[in-house]
Amino acid sequence: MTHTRHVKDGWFSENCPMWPGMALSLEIETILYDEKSPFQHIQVFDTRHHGKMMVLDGIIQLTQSDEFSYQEMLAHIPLFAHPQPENILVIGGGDGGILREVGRHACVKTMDFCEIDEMVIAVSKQFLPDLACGFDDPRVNVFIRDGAVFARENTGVYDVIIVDSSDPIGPGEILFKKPFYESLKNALKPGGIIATQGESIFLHKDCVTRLAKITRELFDRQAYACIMVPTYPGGNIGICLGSLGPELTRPAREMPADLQSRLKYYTPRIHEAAFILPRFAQIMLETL
Ligand code: SPD
Repeated sequence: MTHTRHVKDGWFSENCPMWPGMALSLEIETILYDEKSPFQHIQVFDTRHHGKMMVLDGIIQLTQSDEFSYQEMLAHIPLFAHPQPENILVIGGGDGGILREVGRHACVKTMDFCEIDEMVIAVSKQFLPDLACGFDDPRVNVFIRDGAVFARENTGVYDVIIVDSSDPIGPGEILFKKPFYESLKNALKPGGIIATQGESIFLHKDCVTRLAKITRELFDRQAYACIMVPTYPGGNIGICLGSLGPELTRPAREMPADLQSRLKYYTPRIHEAAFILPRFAQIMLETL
């Protein structure tokens, strides 16, 4: 076990230069895993009130108490915006939560999954089976590769690409740059959609506007959706979307009743509502 500077007196505190002057603290009961992979520091905690928590390089990636909001929205917004999503690429998100959600769509035929750090997958399978169950789907093909290189090597293959990245510091940094978005666009079929982890409109204005500018330049349609996630900085995070055709802000398909009954956050109404932004953010994204 490596010493963790984020834990003191039974509390884990997340502080990061990307959100200076604030720290989210969760009370913990046990450190279940604490090791370094070739790419990052991986930790899993049992918290007192929020279930198990996965942390990468000191940053909270998920807690069992609210992971459903991020995974459902990042997966179901692009998948329901697409009229017939069959071939899907997921980059990052080694915990498997996005695959779990994508797999709920019966029309999906293949899910290619590209993750740079195989230790994250192994740790999730060991401690977070309710997320790692996403890997059990026979439609999943796992590639342990650099997502930026993988996207560059594939042309015209995917209906939907989802990028479940960590923040733009460390291994995730390259996933927030224009060349990566150009590769994503080239990897789409005509009419395809991308959805990427888009940070917070309150805390990461530079990042949000930079991603909006890139996607506006490259795609026919671009939009930003906002999600509530209590254990992410500021209690919210966004999705940056780009489309080569379909409208993004409304579902293009009916929600099957059996699927809706298994979801906790996503509904057709919250799909539309997530794109209604506070006035400051609306102005920020209109005046790029
Ligand atoms: N600030 C933390 C952003 C984390 C986004 N990725 C989470 C991975 C969950 N599948």
